Amino acid sequence: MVPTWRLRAAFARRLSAMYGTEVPAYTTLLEVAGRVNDEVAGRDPDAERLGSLTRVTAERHGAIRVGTEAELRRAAQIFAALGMRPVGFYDLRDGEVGAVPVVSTAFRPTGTEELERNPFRVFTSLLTTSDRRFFDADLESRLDAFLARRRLFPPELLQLAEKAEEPAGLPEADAERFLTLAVAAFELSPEPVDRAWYAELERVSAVAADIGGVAATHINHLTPRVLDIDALYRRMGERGIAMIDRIQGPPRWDGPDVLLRQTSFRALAEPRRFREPDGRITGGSLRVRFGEVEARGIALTRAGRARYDALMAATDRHLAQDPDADRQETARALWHRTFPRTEHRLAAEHLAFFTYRPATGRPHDGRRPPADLAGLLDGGWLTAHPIVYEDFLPRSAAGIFRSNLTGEGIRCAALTGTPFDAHRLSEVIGRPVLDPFTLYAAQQDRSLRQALSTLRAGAALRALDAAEGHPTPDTGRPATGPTTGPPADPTTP
Ligand code: OOG
Ligand code: NI
Repeated sequence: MVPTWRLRAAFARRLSAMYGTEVPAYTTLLEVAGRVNDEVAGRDPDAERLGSLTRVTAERHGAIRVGTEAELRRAAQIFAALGMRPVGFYDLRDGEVGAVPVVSTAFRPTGTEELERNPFRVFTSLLTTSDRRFFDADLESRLDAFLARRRLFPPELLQLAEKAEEPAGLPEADAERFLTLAVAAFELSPEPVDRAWYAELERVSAVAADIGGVAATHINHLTPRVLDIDALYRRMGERGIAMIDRIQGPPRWDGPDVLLRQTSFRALAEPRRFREPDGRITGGSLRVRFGEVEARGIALTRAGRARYDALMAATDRHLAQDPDADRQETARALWHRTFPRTEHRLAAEHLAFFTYRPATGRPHDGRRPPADLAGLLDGGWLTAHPIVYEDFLPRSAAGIFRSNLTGEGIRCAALTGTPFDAHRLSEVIGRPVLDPFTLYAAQQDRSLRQALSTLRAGAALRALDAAEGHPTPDTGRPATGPTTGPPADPTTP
């Protein structure tokens, strides 16, 4: 049997090799990213603090876009075979910066061991054809009819995916066939593109055209992880590859790396065949596919994320007042004023997620551990190890989408959009869309409880129970503290 994680690792590897042949600049990106990672690993003793070099070197995310609910369900089946589950809900339809008619989730492994083995994830977007802000009733029905006629995934691939999901893995021969079919499903289709239909959709949104104007789906971009994204950005420029004008996400600064920083090179013109209105097949090109790179930091709690969002909004306000100011410098100055400068403060203020371990060689003989996390950390009872952010940022995603669009598109803001949320997306997919905060909190909680038990830190354990609304074991009564922590997630292995 080939176990799930090997299928996932092999799929990521083969997809990357395939994309490298389709988009050669992506291969340059991999080379530069690999070199930068080696350099950082050579000079920084902490380089592996947010993931082993083996993990980071193999780490990729991909992005795909599908047109219908049925297509999304089938994609989810394929990802399930690879141990990837939908996590997070992203609505990209009404961001202030460039709305795109899609809602998205990311398929990814959720267990810590699975993530360390191979963290491959795919940002997956569903076209919202019923959203009147983008599509009128006539266009919606023609779009739906076009999408209903195409088949993205052959039945054999879906059968193998079902077989791989339960029990986890596939026999060698099936695994080979599954991987071949799965990679082929995301190759660029040689089918001619209907010129007039594509152009009509492109007037509404270039993303709508990329999804609903062609006969198949394809990988839109693949993203390696890099340990110094600023160095990578400079080097790509030196190699003559046009990058988008900025790095999305937090600024570079001397405090802890948090969440996600991303940048990409501009979409390149790729040769495509077109079917003209008179039936002739002609040559031409489209610019939709690109390469992206990302640096990952520590996962933030809801409170930490609120700080991040407020800092982004404050940066926008400053730039609106002073449009000539440098965005990075403006952001950095604001971060210095209000964002914790150390991992220790992030942990003590409950702004980021960590796994906790009892400190070894504790000089605490006879003393009792305190009840609060800040006290346990300050007193040297616990050590905190950061949990890496495994998800995406809606605003950065919108920026990545937008930076590679050909035109502005149209969106009629006066109309109301189709309501969509994580719950509805779960129903569409037929599998629960998991909440990223819940996953991180459960991981943190498990490690903290274990550490506190080892330390016999009864007071701290009771405080934790109270904060999470669990019954306290000594009284049997339900605790009444604020429910800052989520219940343990039974779905996390
Ligand atoms: C997805 C854009 C979002 C990211 O890394 O934030 C994304 C797309 O272009 O289909 O991949
Ligand atoms: Ni991406």
